[in-house]
Amino acid sequence: MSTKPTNVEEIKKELIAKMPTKVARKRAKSILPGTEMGEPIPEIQSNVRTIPGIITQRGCTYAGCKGVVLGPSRDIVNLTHGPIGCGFYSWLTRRNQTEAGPDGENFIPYSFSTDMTEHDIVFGGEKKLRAAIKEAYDTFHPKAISIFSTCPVGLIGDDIHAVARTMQEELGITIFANSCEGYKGVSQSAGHHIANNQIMKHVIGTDDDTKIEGKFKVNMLGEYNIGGDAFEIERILEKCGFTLVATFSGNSTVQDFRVAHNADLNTVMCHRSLNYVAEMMETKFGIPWIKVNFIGAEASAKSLRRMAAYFEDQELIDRVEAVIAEELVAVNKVVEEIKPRTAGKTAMLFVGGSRAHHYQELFKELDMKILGAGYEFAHRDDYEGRHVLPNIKVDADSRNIEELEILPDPERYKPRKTEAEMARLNEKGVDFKGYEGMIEGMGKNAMVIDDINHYETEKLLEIYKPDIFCAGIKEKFIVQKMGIPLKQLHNYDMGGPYAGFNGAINWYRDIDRMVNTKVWALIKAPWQSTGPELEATYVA
Ligand code: CFM
Ligand code: HCA
Repeated sequence: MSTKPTNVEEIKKELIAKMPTKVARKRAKSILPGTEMGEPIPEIQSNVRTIPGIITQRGCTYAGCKGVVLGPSRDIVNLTHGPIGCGFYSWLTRRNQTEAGPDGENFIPYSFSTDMTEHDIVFGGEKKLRAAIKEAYDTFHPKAISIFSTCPVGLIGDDIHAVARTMQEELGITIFANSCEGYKGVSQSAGHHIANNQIMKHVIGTDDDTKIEGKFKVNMLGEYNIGGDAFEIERILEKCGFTLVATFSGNSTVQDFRVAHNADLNTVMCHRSLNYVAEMMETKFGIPWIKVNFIGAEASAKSLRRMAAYFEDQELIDRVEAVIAEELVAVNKVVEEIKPRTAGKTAMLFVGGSRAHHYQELFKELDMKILGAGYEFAHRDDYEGRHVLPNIKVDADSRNIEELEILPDPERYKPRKTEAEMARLNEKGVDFKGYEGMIEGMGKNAMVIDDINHYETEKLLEIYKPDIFCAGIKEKFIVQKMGIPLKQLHNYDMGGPYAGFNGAINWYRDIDRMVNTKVWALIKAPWQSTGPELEATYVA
């Protein structure tokens, strides 16, 4: 096995050496070594504007709002107001799965868009938006319609909220709008915040008549059922005896959101994208939240134990232990078989706002080493953690996005636990609102890089030559052409689920195959043997 370079400061100098001075100075603040467990956590620059000209992997605000948070709900008509490209390129690309059952509605296979053209840009698109809502209503009779604006809508000033209000009155269903123009924030992150505000304002808690049965009622926030992850989590929760009221938003329905305030605990899987709803539901309804992680068998077990500890019910605690013991039999068998082939192999992960951290658990279970990792658009708390820095303001940098004013609901605010109870439960390890950041424990030889760009990626690959690189579709083929296998951590390539116990087994097997195949190293890109110019043959 080749020795890997370990001096992060030296490598960092090399990464930024060719950049103009001002650019290098700015990038330097987003690149640092990890820390050993228990060491002080340094500050990292994140959630700032990408320097123009740099090829970033980030997406836009519309992507975060429509594609990420609301898109996976299956019976809301998610209607893009804009030129057709935005609707088309956010159509079925994220592999968020749905299962509606024989009688349920499922609009996921459709792409709804107003298809704005030049005429609408010049004369205004509100008329077209009204017509599109009416057409969607007449065709599908959905329970709810959600509208998303794209960049030109903000520029020409269409009042999508007024259209939503009048159409809601006319049609008698829930219609709400999201001003999530792509340029609104520095990344997808702003779009998450906008979607959180709008579901809170228009949907969550709007049904008080439906009774929700169940002793241990929870919501799962920030789980989007990519590759079927939510189905596996649902299987485990049901087996343990938890009642899942609503998932935000994998395979969810508008009705799930309406009754979500009946849960006694909010569990947050992807904190970056749904933390705002968690905070707002605590303020409004008195439902506390804890961070969970169902990526990794050990992490899943730990999350289940903390959920059970919250309810303080011995029967539940015992059942959770029995489920963990039963599930781990199969998991351990596969780990033991595979670990000798993966131990000591190296990985790098650059993705999104939570997976680059969550997936480190699964690599550790295979005894693999993380050389570097980073998020595309996370904020400081995702890197630095929250029980470490209890006073960090979570949304300090969601610029331009209005904070919703949320107050305790006079009729429905019911604190599920008193402060004294919460303090006592924290001592038992429930850890309300607590979460680890990425930096802590990664080790001083690992690199942490925020908003990695294309140039830095290529440099890192040349220097480190990891056995596997995890990122998305924009990086995939470039990395593979460099002879290194790439696992997409966004859509899982065609794989998954990777969450929970069965998911962990799927992951071990897929990673084993990828790090132990020689195929990528054998491939030579055409220009490696023929030079940069390729000869074309014209068809007569
Ligand atoms: Fe949360 Fe996500 Fe992620 Fe995210 Fe995303 Fe995604 Fe992601 Mo792609 S909500 S932050 S905005 S876990 S779409 S399901 S894979 S970048 S790491
Ligand atoms: C998004 C969605 C994305 C993109 C994935 C990728 C996803 O950011 O708009 O770059 O491969 O998970 O589908 O993150």
